Amino acid sequence: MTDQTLVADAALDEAGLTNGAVRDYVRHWAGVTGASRVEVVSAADDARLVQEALEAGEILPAGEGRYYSRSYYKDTARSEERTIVATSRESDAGVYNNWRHSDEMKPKLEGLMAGQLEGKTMYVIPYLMSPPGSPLEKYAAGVELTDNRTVVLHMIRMARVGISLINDLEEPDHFVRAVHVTGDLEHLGQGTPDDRRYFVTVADERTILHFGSSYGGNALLGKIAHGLRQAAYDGWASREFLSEQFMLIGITDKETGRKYHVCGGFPSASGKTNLAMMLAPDSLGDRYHVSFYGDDIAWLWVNPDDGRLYGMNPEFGVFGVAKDTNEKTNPTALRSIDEGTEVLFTNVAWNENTHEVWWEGKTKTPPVDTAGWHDWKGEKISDRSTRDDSPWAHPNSRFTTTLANVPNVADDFEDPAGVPIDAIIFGGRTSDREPLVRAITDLAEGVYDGLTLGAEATAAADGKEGILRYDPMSMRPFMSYAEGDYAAHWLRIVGAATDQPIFAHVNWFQKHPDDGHYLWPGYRDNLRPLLWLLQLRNGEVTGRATPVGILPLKEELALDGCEVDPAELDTLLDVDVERWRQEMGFREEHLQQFTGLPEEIWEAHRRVAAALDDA
Ligand code: SPV
Ligand code: MN
Repeated sequence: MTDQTLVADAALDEAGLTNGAVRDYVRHWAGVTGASRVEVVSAADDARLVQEALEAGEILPAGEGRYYSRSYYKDTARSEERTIVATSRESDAGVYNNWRHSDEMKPKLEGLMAGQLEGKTMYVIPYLMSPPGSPLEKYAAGVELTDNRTVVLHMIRMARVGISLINDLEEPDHFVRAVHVTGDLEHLGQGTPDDRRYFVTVADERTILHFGSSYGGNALLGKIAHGLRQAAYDGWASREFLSEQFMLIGITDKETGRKYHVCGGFPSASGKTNLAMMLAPDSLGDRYHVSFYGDDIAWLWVNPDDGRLYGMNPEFGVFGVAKDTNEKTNPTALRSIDEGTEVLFTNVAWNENTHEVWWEGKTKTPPVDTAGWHDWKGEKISDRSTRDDSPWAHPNSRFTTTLANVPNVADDFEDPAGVPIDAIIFGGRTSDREPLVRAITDLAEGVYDGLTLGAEATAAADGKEGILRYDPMSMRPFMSYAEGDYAAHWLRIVGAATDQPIFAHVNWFQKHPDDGHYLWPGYRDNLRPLLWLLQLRNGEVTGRATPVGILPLKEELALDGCEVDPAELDTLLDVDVERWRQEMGFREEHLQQFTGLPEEIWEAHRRVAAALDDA
């Protein structure tokens, strides 16, 4: 036995980690990485780990129960081009999953990780990506190994962490092996031709190997590597469920006592967290209550007892974008990071005297008195050149807080049974063409709409105006198997529901063609089109049929207290047939990339195209 094996065994014994398969896995990677120490952690260790991290200078105080960390300046976001899904079957290759053979990637990653933990501690984090007792619990168990204490603190907030979750698995070997090694961040060639980072999910072996980052989804492996990529693959391989980058909310009608659940996908920077944490507008607050379940991931399956599609958020916390979070855009998020909430901030601006934090858009202008303030790189604001107008906080700076800290979290957010889904919505940022809401009652057309979701190309990108960067179901960065199979799996899972949810496409971002102002007030008012959608599903309104779905009649929308301009409402509820016909050509090219796309999807495409031609 090597030294590392003895060290690992001692740590596992001390912690009472008895699952033999987990022990073998920990021993193996302690050996590969050459870890000098091994420490098994549980959520109960949080206070001690925080203290150690403070003493080591890895985190800084940011108010009562709040902490702040900075990441290396070249390590501030997910890296899509270095993210790979590996399996042993080439048929798993899709357009977006960067497929490689596992025989190539596994030795490469073992090589990169070899010896990297000499002199360091390997933390063992047993976790569950579901409430205990969920029908999908079997797919939720994982053990992350990491060399980074701040990653441990994040995992304790983002997942349920504890030894008991992993000791008594029904199938002791059925857990995700998630290995994270930070690497020498100063010598990884990030973004250069000699980039040494790799973020690999070996999906058919349920093994995640991430090397070369300590940031977000690159390092908190329960979240998107397991929670999305691995889970999407597992859901497909088992034919049991879907895993999507979706928010999930509840809407209670206090008058009838009925509770509805809506989930949906939005490409990055389309306001998914704000929508997930939305409050009802004042004028509707007496009648409706909006509750929060999740802002980033939903697992969806059919409950055989009632034939309905169910959903749950596998996460335990929120890893939210700080930028532009303020009293107007998301007061709920601000309350969830108040003093005493055990929250972590990353890469925001921080004041060494007052321990306050700030980010662009928190207030209209930065603090006037710059004394004590540091930007996200740690530089004193007062030392910065007056010509330096770079942001104080990194645009991808984050707050990490638990679901329980969100003031309007649903009463049943931890119910392992999940909640029945009434509506699935897709939305991007589109300045024209897309109306405020269009409902889709046909399953194949709903899936087709999700597959053709996109965000507008920005001027900075290769952007021809009006052309979307397609982001199917908002899963482009997380796709783990081929898109044709993915579409078929959607039809299979939702098609198995006898009482199917209604689909809709929403767009809060239509702009005035002349001066570019937003036509729809957004934020809390976004509840209004969602209420209409639920009424349509209930048969309480009819809307009007168009080639691209059912749109509300003006008088069907609850607009009391809404500041939308009546003339602009006509534009918001209009279908620009010419622009739509042009879009259909782009969609055809987009879909043609995918092999094995089910004929139902092509039929849906042709139906919409023909209806537009006749319009
Ligand atoms: C995203 O980028 O969509 C996230 C953050 O949710 S991360 O976990 O870093 O991927
Ligand atoms: Mn996300």
